[in-house]
Amino acid sequence: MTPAKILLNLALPAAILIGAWLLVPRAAELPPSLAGIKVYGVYFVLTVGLLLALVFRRGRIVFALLTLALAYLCYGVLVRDGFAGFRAHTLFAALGVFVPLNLALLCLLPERGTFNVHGLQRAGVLAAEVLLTLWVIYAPATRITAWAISPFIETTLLAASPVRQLGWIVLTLGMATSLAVWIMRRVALDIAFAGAITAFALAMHLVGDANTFAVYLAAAALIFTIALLQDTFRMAFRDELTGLPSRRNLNERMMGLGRRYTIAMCDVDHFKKFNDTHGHDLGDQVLKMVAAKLDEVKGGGTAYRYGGEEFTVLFPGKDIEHAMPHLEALRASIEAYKIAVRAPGRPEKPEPSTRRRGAFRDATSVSVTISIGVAEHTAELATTDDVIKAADKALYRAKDKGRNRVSE
Ligand code: GH3
Ligand code: MG
Ligand code: MG
Repeated sequence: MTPAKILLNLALPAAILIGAWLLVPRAAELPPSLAGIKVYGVYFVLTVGLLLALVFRRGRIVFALLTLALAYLCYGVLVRDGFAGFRAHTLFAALGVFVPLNLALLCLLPERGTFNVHGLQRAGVLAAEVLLTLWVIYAPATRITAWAISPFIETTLLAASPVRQLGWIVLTLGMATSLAVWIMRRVALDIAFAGAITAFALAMHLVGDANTFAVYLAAAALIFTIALLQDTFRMAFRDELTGLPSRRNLNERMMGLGRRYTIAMCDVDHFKKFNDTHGHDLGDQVLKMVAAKLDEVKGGGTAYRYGGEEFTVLFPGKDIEHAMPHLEALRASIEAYKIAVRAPGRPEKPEPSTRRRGAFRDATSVSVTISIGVAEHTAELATTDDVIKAADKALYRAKDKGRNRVSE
């Protein structure tokens, strides 16, 4: 992941949080005719997000938004209670613990959809939290609430915050967890969890200020919703295995090409045999390596996964002469790259008594080569289809001449 992409990932939640911060004072200035926004705005954002998450089958986002919806319902009760009394104290403490806990857990858990046994389990956890909170309120289990709101250590840090130490501990752990998950996986959706927990922490901390809770809660929901759209967009235009732009992306790009462009079709040599010898998993790993090398193409080229073990490199605005040395560099760098593998037949963890010697002892390495066919847009090759067909023919010539070469 490049620094630019990291910044781009961080930019979305940051922009929404800043937007929320700017919006809070404006919310008070809303004319009476728009007062409905204050009442229904959060429900609107939550509903749109929930519908999108259901349509795109993102159970993690569904349950994250349900958690936020429950939190907003609780906030309504807090306002009615005037933030005073046992019920209000219990509800507020429960929010500070369960919301960041749920969001952090959902960030850690894999995507498993909504309407299945996993969804049922996750809904069960939400229901258990609600029941536990109701039980504390109506039992009434005053000792539990007293424990949750009493300080664990003597400190003046955040002493003025309505959120008590337990809440800050869980909120901080939740933010740290989701940040760590994002740093490890580098998926934009994970940073949304960190952003949403941060928005929720601000909502809780500033709960006494008018309109603040609603605006920051809506911000949290918006962070999830936009991240969901981003992720869906990425899935549509990126190839899942290699991360390269997909063929659909190539087709769109080709519609907007000018008069000069060059297309190269690249195909891994003897890949069927490679799969048969080393297995499909190592084959996949090799495709990822080839894709990563092709992605480094210089000279204004862009690499796409065309399908299977075939890739396309497109040079908009460039002729063959310009593209040739860059394609030759790609061919050479893939030929030179060695992937370390366990020697065939070597078990993953050999028993000491059966440990083999000699040929099987050392890790070996494998490598592949690619053949490339190139064609450019001319008067005869008038459409992108024609150019691709010509590049394909050139690719056959490269294969015929013995593979591991670039042909025009
Ligand atoms: P040539 O040098 O003529 O290109 O020979 P080849 O074996 O590469 O050509 P062929 O088109 O017959 O075989 C392509 C093989 O690529 C078939 C399939 O096993 C493999 N392949 C296609 N897509 C994938 C994939 O996503 N992962 C893996 N591991 N293998 C794939
Ligand atoms: Mg092929
Ligand atoms: Mg091939």
